[in-house]
Amino acid sequence: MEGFLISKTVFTACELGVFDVLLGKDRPMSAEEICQAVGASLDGAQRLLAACTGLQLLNTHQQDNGQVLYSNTEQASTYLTRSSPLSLYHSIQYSSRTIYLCWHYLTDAVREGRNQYEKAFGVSSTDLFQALYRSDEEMVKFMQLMNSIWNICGRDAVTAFDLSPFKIIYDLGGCSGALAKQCTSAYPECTVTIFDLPKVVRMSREHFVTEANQRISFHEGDFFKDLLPEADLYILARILHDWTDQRCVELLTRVYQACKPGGAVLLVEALLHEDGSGPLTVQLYSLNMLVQTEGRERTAAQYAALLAAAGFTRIQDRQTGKIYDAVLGRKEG
Ligand code: SAM
Ligand code: ASE
Repeated sequence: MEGFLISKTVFTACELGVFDVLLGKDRPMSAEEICQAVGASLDGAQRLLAACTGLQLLNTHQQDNGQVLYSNTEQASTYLTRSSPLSLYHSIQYSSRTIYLCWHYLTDAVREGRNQYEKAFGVSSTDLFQALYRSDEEMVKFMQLMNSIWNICGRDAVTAFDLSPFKIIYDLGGCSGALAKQCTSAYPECTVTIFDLPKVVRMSREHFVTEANQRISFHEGDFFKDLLPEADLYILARILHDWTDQRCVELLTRVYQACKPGGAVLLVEALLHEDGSGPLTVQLYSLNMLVQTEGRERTAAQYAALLAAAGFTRIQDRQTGKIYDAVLGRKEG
């Protein structure tokens, strides 16, 4: 009932920069100092800091003079500050500014069985990614959301199977390139090409992938319309969960046709248990796919059926124990 009180507390503390200020100072601070640094009222800041302490995001230090000082817990420094290498700051920002607003219409989404862009943002949802990328600013925010989790879960996803036999890899819908980076670091002999819509590629080139990484390149295109280049392995990470079964088979069929004999496709998705009993995170993500996309979260057997319908064989799945798992399908050599 009150889970959203916790989410909003975290959103607000992050947006005000409470954890960044404490990290920057590198010593415990009083509520007076913090409220000045983040531009908040003293009373408001005191209540927010108290709630963050209850959530174990802040530690308190009682002084002899009765004053209370605050410092970040290790978790807050690691995940809630902007500058940390494992920062989830941008994901939290996207949850706060976009997902939270969509979820206002969850009841309508469940009734109608469709996403809620028209009600939430006044944009047509005929073209899903036109709605998701309704402005350049929204596109960057979405790319930052996509980027952050792979610093935490990416290595496990790309090493769930031994991908070392595959040298030429295409990451279809590769977005900001965060998973491509994990891939080139785990497999020193591969090259990865990020295939995405032209404006995403442009943004990714300029702001996310540096020229220094010579094993990552880009290819602009529409994976539903344009010819897909030949490769040993295609990665589709969080792609199929955006789309209906029919669109998924359409896309996988195009991938199968482009794939070299002996090549493969790797799906990286959050897998539901076969009986649908969990994990809770994935059950909730599936509701989010309802309010935000045309897709759903699926079980390994459901992904295997989509892959088989497109021609792939020897389909295997691997749980990673983190949020995102892996399913591999092969094209006979
Ligand atoms: N694979 C990335 C990840 O897991 O972080 C991004 C996943 S994001 C949910 C979906 C990606 O597919 C976006 O980068 C989007 O721009 C791209 N995309 C959507 N429609 C596309 C199309 N028709 N052709 C190529 N890329 C597309
Ligand atoms: C998509 C993934 C996400 C499309 C919209 C999205 C995520 C959030 N919004 O392909 C990441 C997963 N998180 C949730 C809450 O679903």
